[in-house]
Order: sequence, then C-alpha cells, then structure tokens
Amino acid sequence: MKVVKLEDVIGTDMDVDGGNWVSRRLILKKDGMGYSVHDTVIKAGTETHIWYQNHLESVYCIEGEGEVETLSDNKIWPIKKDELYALDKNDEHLLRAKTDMRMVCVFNPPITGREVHDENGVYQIVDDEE
Ligand code: 9YT
Repeated sequence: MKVVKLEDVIGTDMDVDGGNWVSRRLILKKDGMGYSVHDTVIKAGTETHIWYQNHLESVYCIEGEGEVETLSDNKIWPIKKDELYALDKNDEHLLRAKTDMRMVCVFNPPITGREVHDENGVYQIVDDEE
C-alpha cells in the first residue's frame, strides 16, 4: 500500500493552480486505482464553468459553502461542508464559492494530471502512452 501526504504534494507539479481553484492531486491514473483523488480548494467569490464530458466526478465538500447551478435545468444546488455532489450525468454546471470551499474530488476515469480546462470547462482525455 501507499500513504500520500498533502504536505508532500504541495509545491510539486501535482499541485495545480487553475485560477479559480487549486487542486492537489493525491491519486492519479499512474497510481493504477481506476480513479483519481484530488484535494481542491475553490476560491471564495469565484464562479467556474465546468463540463466534464469525458469524466464522472464526485465532489465532497469538507470545508466552506457555495452552490452549483446545473445548466440543463438552471437548478441551484446549495452545497456546504459534509455534503457531496455527484455529476452522474456529466452535468454542465457553474460552481460558485461563497467562501473558500475545500473539496475532495474523485474522477472516473482517472485524470493523468496533465489536463487543463478548455474554453468549455472540459478536461480532454490525455493519452499518457504517447
Ligand atoms: C470541483 C471541481 O471540479 N473543481 C475543478 C478542479 C477539479 N476538481 C480538479 O482538477 O481537481
């Protein structure tokens, strides 16, 4: 087994600044678990357009509060500490952070760590065999 410590990830290339968020990648595709796990902080006062067309994501809020707006139905989903949302339909959404929101994010399929959000808030599938 392995143990991953957040303190060992911070400041490395597994610590990614996305502008509205920072994401510390704890488990990635290379770890062979079939999913990736990220400790992400969404910055207070930000709104982020996200549409993971190629990934399913569960997001467990462990600190802070904000809301998700799903764009297919313009429904507002308030989210706070101890609540999880699951993008089980690859839901296009806006994520608004009222305070800093610390999230544990799980992606299926796992991300490699080299993806960036494109203009549509999508992570493309990265072929890491290249
Ligand atoms: C909650 C969310 O999806 N935030 C965007 C960053 C993403 N979770 C990541 O790469 O960790």
